[in-house]
Amino acid sequence: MADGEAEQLFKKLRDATNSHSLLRKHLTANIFTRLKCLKTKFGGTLADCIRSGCENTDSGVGVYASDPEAYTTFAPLLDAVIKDYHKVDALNHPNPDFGDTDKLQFGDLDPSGDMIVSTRVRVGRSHDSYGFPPVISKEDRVDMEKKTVAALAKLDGELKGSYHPLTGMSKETQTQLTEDHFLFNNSDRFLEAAGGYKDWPTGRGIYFNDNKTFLVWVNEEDHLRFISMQKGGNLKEVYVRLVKAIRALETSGLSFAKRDGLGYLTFCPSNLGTTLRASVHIKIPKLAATPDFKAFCDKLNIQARGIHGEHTESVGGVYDISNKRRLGLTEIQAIEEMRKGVEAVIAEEKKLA
Ligand code: ADP
Ligand code: CIR
Repeated sequence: MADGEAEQLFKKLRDATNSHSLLRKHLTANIFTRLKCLKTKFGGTLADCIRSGCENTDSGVGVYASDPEAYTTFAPLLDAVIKDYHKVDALNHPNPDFGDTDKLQFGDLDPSGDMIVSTRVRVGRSHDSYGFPPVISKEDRVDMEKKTVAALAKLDGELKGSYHPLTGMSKETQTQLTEDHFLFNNSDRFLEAAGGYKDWPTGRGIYFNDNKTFLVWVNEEDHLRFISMQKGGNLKEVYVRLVKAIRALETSGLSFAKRDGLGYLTFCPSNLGTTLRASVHIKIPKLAATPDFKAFCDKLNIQARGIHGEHTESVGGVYDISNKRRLGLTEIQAIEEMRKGVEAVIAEEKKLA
């Protein structure tokens, strides 16, 4: 059945001649034939990896890893997509390097406070013994949630907080937390087609400290997302807090999936490596209205998104600007790439004023 499904998905993809996804670009007939009958030890198939991109032919990437082993089993496809997305010739991701957080060369990216509304840095982490959404069972997701909550309970100081499962959370609370940019929901059709909302909302939840400057998403797209955020443009404060949290959680009894050359493993190949996305919500109505806004961002390796996340629109000229590459560079280099990009964006907006 999986093979039959793979054939149908592949046909749909080939027929979509207006699709520009990395999946369509790299899943050649030859690679498809080599991979279509393979299965990972978690039971993941090629269909599990390509379902989202074949059903949503407007995908940018179009492929997800069914589980940590998919990066090996389906490497002929995934390696090509990874190299293309992260703009690297070889998969030799460096060891983690967060830089010397006592000697950072940046602080507030917008001391005037006029342009940057808020700053956020997140990383993804996967528990190494569980599959990703297409293959994980409800019981395993609940089990993983329990382990995560036990580790989070050990956090202290500024990172101390509480866990709020989605099961039992009122719709009003969920909506408010989402509108305030803290919580995820189940409205992403790309993730849905990839199996990301199976058994929703079981096993999902959010941890946050009192002032919601440190948050953990449990079982959203990735098993775990660690997030540091605050109002204004102080990238240094946001980054230092995140690094502190990563270090604390690494020694809390959890073990995270990592692979030589690929760094930390995530569900989407666009997030591999550092898994780090550093973003600002920034008011740039003039620059964003120029016809070459996308080219401007591409040149700087930054990406513009709407303010309610990927695949959403801007509101009032405010955009989410972040580093695009996450693999092939260290964490501190990814942050520096974002910083330089944001500084260039600010300078350009001022020039156009
Ligand atoms: P990610 O890939 O980092 O998970 P999404 O694009 O799905 O990101 O966004 C997740 C949530 O984070 C959304 O609600 C979005 O509005 C919020 N967000 C992202 N960057 C910022 C920021 N700089 N300030 C406030 N909220 C942000
Ligand atoms: C796409 O290909 O457009 C979607 N599958 C999203 C890709 C990157 N974003 C993500 O992982 N959230």
